[in-house]
Amino acid sequence: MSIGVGIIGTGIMGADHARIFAGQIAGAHLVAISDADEARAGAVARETGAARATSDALAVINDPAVDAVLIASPDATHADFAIACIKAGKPVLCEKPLAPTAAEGLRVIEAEVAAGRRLVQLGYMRRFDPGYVEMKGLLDSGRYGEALAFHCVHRNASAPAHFDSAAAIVSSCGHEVDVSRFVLSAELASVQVLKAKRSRHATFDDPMLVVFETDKGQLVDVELFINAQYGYDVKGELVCETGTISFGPTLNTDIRANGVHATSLAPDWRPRFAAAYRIQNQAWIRSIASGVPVGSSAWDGYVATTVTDAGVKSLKTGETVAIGYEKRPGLYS
Ligand code: ISE
Repeated sequence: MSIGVGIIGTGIMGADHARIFAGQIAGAHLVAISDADEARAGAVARETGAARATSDALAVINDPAVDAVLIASPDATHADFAIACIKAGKPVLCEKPLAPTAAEGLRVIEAEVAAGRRLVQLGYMRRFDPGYVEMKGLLDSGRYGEALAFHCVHRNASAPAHFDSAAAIVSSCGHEVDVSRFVLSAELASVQVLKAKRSRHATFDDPMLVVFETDKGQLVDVELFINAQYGYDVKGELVCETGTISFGPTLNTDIRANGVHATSLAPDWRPRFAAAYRIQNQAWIRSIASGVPVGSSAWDGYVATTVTDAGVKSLKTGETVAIGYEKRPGLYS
């Protein structure tokens, strides 16, 4: 059986997901695509072979031929569309963040708990990236002892026009929030945001250093630099008791020429995390068929929003902020 997929939003990520579904995913076919800009939805539908394009997201959710929905519309719309999918009983892969704030994210948890089953997967695709997966596997093997600290670098070439310091914490650093919980199997207990000297190329606090302490006493530090100019660069180094585990930032092209040994970097996250997106989307389709959820849950999405709320608070005061969570419902245990 092939699962009919509807996509809401055809910005950078929605269009990318449509192409991934059109060319790389087994067991699924594109049915309907929506965007507030109907012409843009139409262009993506034509390119990817989706049957229908509309400006009405709810028409996609309620389309009888749509079995599952991918949400890639602006962040502030994620929670409402996810709740509409839950009410329609349709599985949803929701791009991160679940919502801009924890209070809004909690509404999705309440809706899913009321429905009594897990329908939401969050698009924190790094959980499917071969580099992070191998890192977690090596840590869990116990060969290098306990993890003590996790150094992360998250650099973008440039920021979108709407970005500010809070967006960098919610939208960019949210990835490190989710993936450090995944790799370390730990919860983040506190956060402090430090502002570095501001780059001349930035219109907000950039770079920043975000430091978390986990409930196991580990430190996670994230250098967040959204206007790094030179390319997309994500690195991670896990410091363990008897060794370190890191993965490279590269697309695997290695050039030796003119006395220089160089490695190419992606211009943005799509090529860098192409494998992660493909594996994530395929795993989502398989999980719908098997009924066994994979990846980040709505609860993980809520946790990320709670951590980034605390990060935004620390951004304002410079203080270390303790992070408190709601009680985890049994649905997510
Ligand atoms: C963007 O939304 C992403 O998800 C990228 O992975 C991240 O690097 C970027 O900073 C975000 O704006």
